[in-house]
Amino acid sequence: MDKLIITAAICGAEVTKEQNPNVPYTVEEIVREAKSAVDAGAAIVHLHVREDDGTPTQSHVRFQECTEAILKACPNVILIPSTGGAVGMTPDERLDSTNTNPVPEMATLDCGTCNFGDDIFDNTMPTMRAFGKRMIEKGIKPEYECFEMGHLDTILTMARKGEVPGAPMQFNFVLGVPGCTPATVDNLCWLVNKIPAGSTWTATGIGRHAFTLAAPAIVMGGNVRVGFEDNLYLERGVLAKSNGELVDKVVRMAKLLGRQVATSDEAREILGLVRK
Ligand code: KMH
Ligand code: ZN
Repeated sequence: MDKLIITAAICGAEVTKEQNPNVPYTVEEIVREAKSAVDAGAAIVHLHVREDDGTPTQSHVRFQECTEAILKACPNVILIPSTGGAVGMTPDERLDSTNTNPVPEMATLDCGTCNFGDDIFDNTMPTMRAFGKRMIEKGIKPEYECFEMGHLDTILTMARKGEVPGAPMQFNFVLGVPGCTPATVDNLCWLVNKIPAGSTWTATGIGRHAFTLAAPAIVMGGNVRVGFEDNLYLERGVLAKSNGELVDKVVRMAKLLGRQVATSDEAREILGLVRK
């Protein structure tokens, strides 16, 4: 079994300091959270950025600033900027995060429209084709975000048609978003059983499902994402003081279950990334 790749989704677009005062907004806070996660064992940081007042933005200028500052503190980390942005942003606005220099090694590509709490997260076929085209042209490896069972079939069909980058594909099964596929082991197994041989996958359990989905992912040979974007609590009633605390809990789970944790360079090998 490959070593475990841990991703820290340190910021997100929807969570706020009112929910957990440690959610980062400023560049300094984002660097602090990235470093805490990497120091604890994260190989990848999934990145959203904010204006200083917490407003989510996809501006490549802000991504450039945050990326440079994170890489100064954590020179080896793999960054996966979001192209999902926040609910309600336009596709062009969302794609601006990929306009940094150099272009990112990876970026998220969301695999279909779905409910998102009281909102709708809009990912039409034309939007996904445009994102796929951009990533093919720029040589960006997508992390395919599947929030619903049907998203997997959608993206596999697009890959077969050459509309999005193909093998080796990296999937992130984000389960437990209110209104989407629940975070059950059954649903995770259903998805994992349908991915092409040679693919890699990550499990993200939202809210209280963070660690109940991490455990099966660790023993099944998958990878794990945690972080403030997905879960604000270390355990019931205890807010996490940092992303590092959440990552450290996954590291301890992996140790108990006998799985080694990958460094960023080991993660690059496992994901088939060519460093730019
Ligand atoms: N903020 C969510 C609406 C991604 O990063 O690609 C979408 C999201 C997915 O976070
Ligand atoms: Zn995200």
